[in-house]
Amino acid sequence: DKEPDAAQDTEKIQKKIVLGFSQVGAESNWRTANSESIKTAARDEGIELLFLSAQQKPENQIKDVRSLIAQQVDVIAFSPIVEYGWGTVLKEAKLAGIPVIIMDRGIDEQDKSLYVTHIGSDFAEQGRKAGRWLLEKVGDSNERVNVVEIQGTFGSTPTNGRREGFIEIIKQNPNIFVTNSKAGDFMRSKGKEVMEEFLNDKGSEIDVVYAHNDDMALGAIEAIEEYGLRPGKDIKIISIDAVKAAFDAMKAGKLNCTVECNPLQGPELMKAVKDLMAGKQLPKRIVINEGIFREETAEADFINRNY
Ligand code: GYE
Repeated sequence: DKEPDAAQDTEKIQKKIVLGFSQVGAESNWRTANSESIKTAARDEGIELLFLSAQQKPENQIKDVRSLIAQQVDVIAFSPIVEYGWGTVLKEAKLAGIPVIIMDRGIDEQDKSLYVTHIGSDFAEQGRKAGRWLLEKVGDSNERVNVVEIQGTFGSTPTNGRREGFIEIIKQNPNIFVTNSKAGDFMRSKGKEVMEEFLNDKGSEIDVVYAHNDDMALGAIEAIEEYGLRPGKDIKIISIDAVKAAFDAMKAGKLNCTVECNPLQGPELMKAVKDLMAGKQLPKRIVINEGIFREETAEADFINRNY
């Protein structure tokens, strides 16, 4: 015979945690792997997931977060498309008593009480890794090196960090110049368009492309080939993410290096959600560990890559 109280307790214990997630969109291979990782990890951990995608439009994303507040989910997590504009809606979440976890990209917000933790990469460090690779390649040659930069989404944390970290390092060599810089929104098609513009402007003078993600680097590779130059040879290409397609390009000699940005953050997020619901204290920042991959070792590094 079950006591009514005991039955209620069991019900409480078995009640699933409901997590609302607002994703950036589906702009890149990285993002696809990231969304998959979140969905799989939620399933594995028995967390009910309400997954919304903002199609890279900040105004959509604010609406999405608002709708998750209205649905009274237990926890809200999101990867902010851009860093600014979050104060109002995060205050609404706080008033509703819903804790917020920031994942992947960050926010520019003074009031740190508006979120529990930020799980994600160190984007400036990724930029520094890209910069160090270039310094190494240039060595002590005194020749001028012209770099063009294809940036990610304007106002997003990865764009800001990857730019700053890279500049910080290449400054050490006065022969390296960033001669052109434009946003390609982390998309292959736009990366190609931006590269076409750069080539039409000063094609023959470009030595290096620094693309803020692999998809845009792949677009740039297409543009360079159509222009009649050899990507990876006539023009060196550095990018960030290290998705499968980047390894294929490295193995084909068309991409020279890719800095790792690990999209498999789902398990880390679910752990944070569970800890939070169990009343544990979370660190304010959880940084993902990452490396760099070079064309010379792409073949060996590629094994076991599943995104
Ligand atoms: O590098 C890019 C994606 O926010 C780290 O967003 C992420 C970036 C990633 O579109 O491919």
